[in-house]
Amino acid sequence: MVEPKRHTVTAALPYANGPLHLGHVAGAYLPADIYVRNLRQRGKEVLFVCGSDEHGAAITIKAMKEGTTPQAVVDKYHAMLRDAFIGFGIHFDIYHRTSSDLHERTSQDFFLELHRQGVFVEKEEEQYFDEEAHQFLADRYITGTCPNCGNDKAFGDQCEKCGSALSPNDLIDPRSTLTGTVPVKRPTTHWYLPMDRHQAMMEEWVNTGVLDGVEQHDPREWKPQVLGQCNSWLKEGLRPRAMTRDLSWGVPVPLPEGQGKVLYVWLDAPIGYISATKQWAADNDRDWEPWWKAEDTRLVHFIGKDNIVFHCIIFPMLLELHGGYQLPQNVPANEFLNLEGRKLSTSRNWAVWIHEYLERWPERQDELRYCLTTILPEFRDSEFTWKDFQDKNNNELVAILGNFVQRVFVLCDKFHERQAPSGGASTDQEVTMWSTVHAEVESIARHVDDFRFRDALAAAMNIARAGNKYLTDTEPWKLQKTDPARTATVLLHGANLAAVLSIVLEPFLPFTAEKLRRMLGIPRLGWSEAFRTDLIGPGQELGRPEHLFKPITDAEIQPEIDRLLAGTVTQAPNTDPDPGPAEAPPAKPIVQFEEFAKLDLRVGTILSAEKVAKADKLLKLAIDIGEAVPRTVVSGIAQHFSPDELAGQQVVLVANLAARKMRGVDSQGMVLMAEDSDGRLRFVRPAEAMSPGAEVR
Ligand code: B3M
Ligand code: ZN
Repeated sequence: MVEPKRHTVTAALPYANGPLHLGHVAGAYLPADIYVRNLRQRGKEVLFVCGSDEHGAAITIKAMKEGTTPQAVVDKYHAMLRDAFIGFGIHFDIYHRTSSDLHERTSQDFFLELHRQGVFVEKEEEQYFDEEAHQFLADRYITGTCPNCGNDKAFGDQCEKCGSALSPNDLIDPRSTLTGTVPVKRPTTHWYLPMDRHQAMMEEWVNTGVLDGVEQHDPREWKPQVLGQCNSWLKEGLRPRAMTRDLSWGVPVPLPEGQGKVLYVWLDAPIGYISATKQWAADNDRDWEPWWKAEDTRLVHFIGKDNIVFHCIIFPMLLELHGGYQLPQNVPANEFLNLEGRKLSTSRNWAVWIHEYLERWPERQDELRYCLTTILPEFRDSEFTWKDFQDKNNNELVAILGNFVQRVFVLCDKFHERQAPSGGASTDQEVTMWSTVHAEVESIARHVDDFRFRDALAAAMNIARAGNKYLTDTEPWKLQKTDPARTATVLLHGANLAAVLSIVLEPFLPFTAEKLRRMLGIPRLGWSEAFRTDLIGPGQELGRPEHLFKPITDAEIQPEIDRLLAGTVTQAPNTDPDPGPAEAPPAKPIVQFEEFAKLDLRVGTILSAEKVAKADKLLKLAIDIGEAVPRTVVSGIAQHFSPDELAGQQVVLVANLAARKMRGVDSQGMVLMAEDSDGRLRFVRPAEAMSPGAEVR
């Protein structure tokens, strides 16, 4: 592989049909922003592009719901999305839109070139038609039952429950999402991408990284779940997919025989990355082509897991067939973020909207960026709760990072009239502290390269921890009385450590890093400077001691939880063209009976329940399963049940699960619970009371 000279980084183009929420940010934009900021610090040439996805059924259906035009919808939400990104410190080089003329031309040219090369197969086929709405039904315009998993809310392009790729003809009991009527079939002509013909090429590219005999990427660097999803698609067998639609909203098909048809939104949207690049180049008097065509360009797509197939199979296939383009070297897709025990859902208004957060918590962008980074769903789904946000602010940002910086500035203020003191010779304490710090700085960059941003942030926080340990060990506030010279040395090192923090925190907490630079009186510095120990020289003027973070009280956090609960809307099933993520989690892989039989499941009776100290979610249960001594089990159900309602209830216990220590208590088993899509938890138990210890098989 060629050593990259420039990095083209894209973040999924959000549909301009709604505002930005936490799930979007944690899925794609925050990790992309951290990645880009860190690469830039390290002197790499990076272009970071994004924009609004303004075509497709997502937009037209929203317009219908709001009783307005698609144009009005995209104008409104494009502006909201753009402003939310800016407000949250997600810093694109360009935030473009796919309704622009430049994008229309770019995607039409792309289509025409594929057409010229004979890539498409033009085919007349019977397709579903809604006689009431006078419209052909594809993708999200048609719903029905998934033939693979039985989900009755599958769409014409995909089943969100089992993830399988569908075409409208696969749906059992199809209905129009526009009118709810049963559609009829009518003939229509479209241009198909015969993906089946390119299956072998894509299989090789995904799994070995090799294309046309050239190594393009290293699949070992791809996330296992991304490779897994690609291979599950490939195993299903790629099928021809129409690249055009019978719709009026979209990029018009640039062929005389394509009158009244538009490009498939998943053809035009990723080309949006290219048109955004062209617009950026035009605005900045640069050449766009190297960013997409040069061999020493590294293309990385940040997306959420529901977009994997489009970025890992369909778009790369199109780029390759078109010719002249680089294929993505990595697609570090994230899993989903849940919110307070439930799946995020736009339609049920179970979400935290970024524009509202910015209004209610002005100047607190980094607090949310921090919490989200610590829980990024990098390898599995994760969960945001307001309580966790509060805890992480108070116990980490305030208590670790803020505390360290505060102590350095207060002491420099008190002992040295707000100047960095002159230091004397270093001792082992400084040598040890700096060697820890430099090891962490190195590991941050390594983690970023591996797309492990949670680990990268943890390493950055370890630097603040090292600073606190250094101050605790040296006790400059006491030492001043007996050894002011040594105290001065300690404070000079402390100030220098704060300077290093202003560098390493910049990708994660850009607002805080800027504040810290201002307090220290230093400019934005490059990554290699983070290995220096003399960024702050003796006599350097320092700012007034300021708190970087403020504690968040229960009184501030409770309204957020209340607001969520108050805003939830329950919707009748099926009428909603945008149901958000699937209602139930996808099926897990098959296990053999022998595996299942290893579990020892027993009926038990809860004897008592009590809260676990300092753990809001945990209850400690005593459960009788017919043994001499009742089992102690710690269960994360405190927010769902009060302790006194539990005694006497029967449950099913996994009795041979390895014991686990939770908050100092040994938990000897796990109670089986069922959870529905609304996040309600209920015990699983025998239909009628049974003696404790009865086996469940
Ligand atoms: N707009 C889907 C989404 O928002 C789509 C991404 C396009 S990326 C080229 O999930
Ligand atoms: Zn399904």
